[in-house]
Amino acid sequence: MKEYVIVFVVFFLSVLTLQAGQGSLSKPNVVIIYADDLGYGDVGYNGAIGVKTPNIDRLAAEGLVFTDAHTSDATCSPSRFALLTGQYAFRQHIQVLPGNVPLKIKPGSATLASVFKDAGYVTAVIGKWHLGLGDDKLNWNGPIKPGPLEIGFDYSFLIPATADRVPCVFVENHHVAGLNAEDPIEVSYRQKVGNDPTGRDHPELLRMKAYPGQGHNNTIVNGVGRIGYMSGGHTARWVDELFPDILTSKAVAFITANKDKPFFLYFAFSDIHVPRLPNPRFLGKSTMGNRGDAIAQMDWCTGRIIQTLRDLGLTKNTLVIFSSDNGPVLNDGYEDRAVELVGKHKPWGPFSGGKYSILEAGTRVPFIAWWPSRIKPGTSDALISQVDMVASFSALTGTKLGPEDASDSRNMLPVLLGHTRKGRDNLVEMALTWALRMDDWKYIEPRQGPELFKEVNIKTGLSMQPQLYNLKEDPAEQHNLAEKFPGKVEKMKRILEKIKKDGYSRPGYGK
Ligand code: NG6
Ligand code: CA
Repeated sequence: MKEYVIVFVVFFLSVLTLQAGQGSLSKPNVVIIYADDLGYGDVGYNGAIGVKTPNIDRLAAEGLVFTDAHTSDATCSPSRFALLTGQYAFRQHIQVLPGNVPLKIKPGSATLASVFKDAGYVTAVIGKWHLGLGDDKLNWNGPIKPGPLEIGFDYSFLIPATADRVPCVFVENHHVAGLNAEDPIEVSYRQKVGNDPTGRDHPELLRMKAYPGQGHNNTIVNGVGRIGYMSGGHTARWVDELFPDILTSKAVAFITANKDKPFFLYFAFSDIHVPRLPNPRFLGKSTMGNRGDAIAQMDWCTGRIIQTLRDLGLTKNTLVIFSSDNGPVLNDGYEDRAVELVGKHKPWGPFSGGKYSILEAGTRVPFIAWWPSRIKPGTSDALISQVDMVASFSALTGTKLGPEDASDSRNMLPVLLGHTRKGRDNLVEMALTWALRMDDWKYIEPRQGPELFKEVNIKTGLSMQPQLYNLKEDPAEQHNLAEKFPGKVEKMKRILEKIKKDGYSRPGYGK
C-alpha cells in the first residue's frame, strides 16, 4: 500500500512539474513586428538587391518562412483591422482612414489583444495605429478614448494614423504625449485651421516636395506637407527622424519591464511608409535612397528588439511574427526618388501589382514565425492570412472565442508552429474588388476601373472580365485562364459569393 502511495505521489509531483514547465511554454510571450508597405521582395531572404536586411534574414534563417502568407487587404487600415479583429475588413467597409475618425473596433468585441489579456498576459501596442481613435466628439486635448486600452491593450504609444497624416503627435494611452495645455491641438481634414503654413501655399518651406496633383500639401510639420490640417500642439509634434529610436526604446522598455510575465507586444513600424525620412545614421545604407534606407532602419529596429529578447534570456519562450501590412509602392506621393533609384531591386518579388492592387503583390507579404525552441527553421508554402492570428493565438493561450467573435479567423496554430504545411482551403483577398485563393488558383471578381493607378504606377488588376490564374505556373498573373476553365471560375465565384453573403467564414461561428 505504502509503495502505491509513494508511486502516486511521485507521479502526481512529476505531472505538476511538467505542467509548470509547459505552463511557460503554453503561454509564450508573443511579439508581432509589423512593417508598413514592405513588399515581398524588399527583404534579403526574398532576394532584395538594393538593401541588406541582416536582422530579418537571421530571423528567417532561424524561423519558419512563409511564402504564401497574406494581409486581408492591399492597404493599411483594413489589414490592421483584420489582424486585430479576425474579421475581413470589407465586412465593415473599412478603407484607408483619415486621422480624425472614431475607433473602428467595437469595445467589448474580441481582439487579438483581448485574447491575450484574457489569458493573463500584459499587452501593448507601440507604433502606427490607423484604426481611428475616440468617438465622433473626439477632442485631442482631453482624454482620447475609446482606443487600444478599451479593446484589450494595457499600454499604447501611437502614431495615431499615418506619418503623412495629421495629427503629427504621439498618443500615449489616453493622452497626446508632451502636450502643453496652453497650446491646444485642433485637427481638420476639411479646412485649414490655425496659422501654420501649408505645402500648397508655401512650397519653398518644404524639405521633401509633394508630387503635384497628389495629397501631402496641407499643414507643414517638420518641413513636410501632410494630409490634413492641424494647429497647436507644437511641443508635442514629432520629428520623423526620431521614430526608430523613440518607438524601439518604448518596445525595449515594455519587454524589459514585463520580462517575468507573459506579454504580448504589437509593434507596428511607420517604416517604410511615406514620408520616408530615416534617421541620418541610416542615410546611404542602401543604394535606393530614402526608401531603401528606411528598410535598413526598419531592419536595425527589428534587430534591437530581437537582441533585447536574447539579452533577457527570453528567446526560449517568445514567439515572434514578422510581417507587413500591404504590398510595396515606390512613388506614394512625395518626391523621394524611390522610382529613380530602385535599380534592379524588385519590391514586389516575382508577383505583379503592389500596394492598392488586387494582384498578388498587394497582399502577399513577408511573413516569418520565429520561436527557436519550438519552431523548426524551414519554409512553408501553406496558405495563411493575418486574419487568422486571433483564432490561432486563442488556441495557443487557451482563450475561448465567443460565437460572434473573429468571424473569419481560422486556427492556424499547427501551421505557424510548422507541424503541418496544410493551410487554408480558401482565402479572400480584397482591393477595390475581391479575389479568392484556393490552392494554386486565384479568381478575381470582375469590376470596372482603370488598369493602372497612374499616380503610383501600379497595375490595379481590375477588369470587366472574370480572371483566373494558376499562380504556381504564373505567379505574375499574366495568363488569364478563365475561358479555358469555366467550371473552375463558376465554382470559385460561388464560394466567394457565399463567404460574402454569409457574413462569416470561421468554422463554428455563431455556435
Ligand atoms: C494615400 C496617400 C498615401 C498613403 C496612403 C495610405 C496621397 C497621394 N496618397 O491616400 O501616401 O498615405 O493613402 O497608406 O495622399 S496606408 O499604407 O496607410 O494604407
Ligand atoms: Ca501600409
